[in-house]
Amino acid sequence: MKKEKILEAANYIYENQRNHQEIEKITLEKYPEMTPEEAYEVQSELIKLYEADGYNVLAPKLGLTSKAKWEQMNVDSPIVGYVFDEFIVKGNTVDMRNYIHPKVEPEIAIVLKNEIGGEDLTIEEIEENIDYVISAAEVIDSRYKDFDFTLVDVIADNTSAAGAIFSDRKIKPEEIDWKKEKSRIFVNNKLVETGNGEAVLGHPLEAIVYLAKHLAKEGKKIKAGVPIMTGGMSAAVLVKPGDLVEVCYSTLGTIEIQVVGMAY
Ligand code: OOG
Ligand code: MG
Repeated sequence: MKKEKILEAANYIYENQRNHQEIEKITLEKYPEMTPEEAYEVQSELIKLYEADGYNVLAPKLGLTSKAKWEQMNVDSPIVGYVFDEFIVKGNTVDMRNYIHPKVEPEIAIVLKNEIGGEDLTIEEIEENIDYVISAAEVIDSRYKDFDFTLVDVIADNTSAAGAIFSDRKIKPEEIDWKKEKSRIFVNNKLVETGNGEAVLGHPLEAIVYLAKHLAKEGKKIKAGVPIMTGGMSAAVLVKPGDLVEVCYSTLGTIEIQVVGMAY
């Protein structure tokens, strides 16, 4: 695809993201020929558009790292996107007016104390360089109708990134049993989804290995000091106004979210 088309696609998605407007997946008619590599080019142009508008990139995020998500979304490869400072949900209140059809998903997040990266990064090296571990609740909001997308569409749409809540409670990497950490989502006191760390690529830090490889292709490393989400441990839950959502973890604590307002 020509650079001109990449920029056109980025602009198209950007406008619709900013207006909370849902669209048909772009591979359906507009760009059926787009490859995953080109979709990442669209994503990086999209990020530049946000930055030109005053947004600040907070951290990269992993997506589609668990079988539960692959089955829910019909896509079976991990993806990388970016969270902006401005996406942080204030007061644990998800206001529907900022989204199209938000979903909440449970994620383990890490903060590094040193910059690391490269093709050969190991789980052991990552663990040695973790400052602390926190729980996260990601608020995803695909621009595509009914969350219907292919791998290419979702990469170009910055992996449905739209919101994130990070817990205040920090734990040391030695305190977490990565594979056994459990997540449960309750909506209005009813248990709706369960997951665990092992569901995330066999070990949540495999997501960081994947991120290191992804960034290495661009000659980049993984920054220290920012919260990096390793991907949903269970299927994501569609929320509606009035919902009280509790994202509970076995050792990482609980994040409570109130959903308010009406979507456009
Ligand atoms: C894509 C975003 C996936 C995750 O944690 O798996 C993601 C989507 O499901 O819309 O963030
Ligand atoms: Mg996610």
